[in-house]
Amino acid sequence: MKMTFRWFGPGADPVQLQHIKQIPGMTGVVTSLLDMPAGEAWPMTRIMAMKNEIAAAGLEVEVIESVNIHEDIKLGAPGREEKIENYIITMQRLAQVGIKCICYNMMPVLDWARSHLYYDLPDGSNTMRYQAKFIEAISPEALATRYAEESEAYEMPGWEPERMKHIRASLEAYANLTEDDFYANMKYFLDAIIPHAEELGILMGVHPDDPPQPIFGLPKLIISRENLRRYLDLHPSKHNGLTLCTGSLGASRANDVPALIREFGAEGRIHFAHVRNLKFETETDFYESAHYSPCGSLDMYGIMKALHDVGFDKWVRPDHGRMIWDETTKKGRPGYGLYDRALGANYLLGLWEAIGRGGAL
Ligand code: DNO
Repeated sequence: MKMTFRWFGPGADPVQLQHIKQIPGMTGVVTSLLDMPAGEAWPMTRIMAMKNEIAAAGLEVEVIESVNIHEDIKLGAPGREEKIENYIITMQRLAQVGIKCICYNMMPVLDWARSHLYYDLPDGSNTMRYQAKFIEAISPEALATRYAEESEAYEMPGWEPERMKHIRASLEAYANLTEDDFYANMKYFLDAIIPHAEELGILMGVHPDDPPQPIFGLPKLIISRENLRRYLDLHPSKHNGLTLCTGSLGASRANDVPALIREFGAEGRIHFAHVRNLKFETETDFYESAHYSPCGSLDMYGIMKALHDVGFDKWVRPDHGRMIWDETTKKGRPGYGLYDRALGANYLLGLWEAIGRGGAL
């Protein structure tokens, strides 16, 4: 396993590379060019600059999170050919600087959603929370406005003002798409890009939908064992794999996360793992807790043990953390402060070391 840290990229993250480098066991960052619109080819000069800045800090960059998928591809709209071509160009350029894995998602229109970005916990820290009733009662526009107010300095990926301008039309476009259509569109994309991924040595890891249930009437497919299997079966190459996100999948009580890791990991289909914990408040509602098992509802030992048992040797990162030690919104994006993720990373490394030694002195 290689421990990594998400860094939002040049000029887009208040967390400094040098501080990430100081976290014990950290090999590198996973990053992106956040301002690149989906559907466009990433310029080589910008990719090089990103790579050089990270290398100068003594860190690796082998994983990109994310190269986003244009809506035309998800919807099977006429513009998809050009966007797929640009996607392949971006893959080719990323391979040139040593990228080995690309994380992406198939969430319609929006990226992940929460009801609260900064929910106060009794110990004075704050964290992200999901309350189903709150989301049912709010419009996407109002939620985007709340996010903008709450996260102060940063735009939330997937909730940018530009995207919100077209939100009604986007929601309508999905109303006419059946589940089978959606899978067919995904297959079309995979059939086009996976042969290139094979040739370039790039592992593609689809990120599950977060939360794992429909919101605003949008379909959510990448949410369960059955659907993960259906997605992987769309293209049988190992290069068509998963970003196994314990928090996204674990937010559905129906998912047994260690069992998913054992099943898909044994087949070599997990390429990247996001490991975080969450605390259920009801059947659907939760807040994101510290990584340590007793703080949340997921069995982090069971998760790391499953990864270990399947011989997982790829990239892991701690996922959303709380804001602690007076870290403010200006010092970190929601869920992506420095301190709690650093604690999480070292807890996961501790579990890994202990599992590896198997009790031997
Ligand atoms: C949330 C993240 C997601 C993820 C994308 C992958 O914090 O896990 O936004 O980066 O969905 O494409």
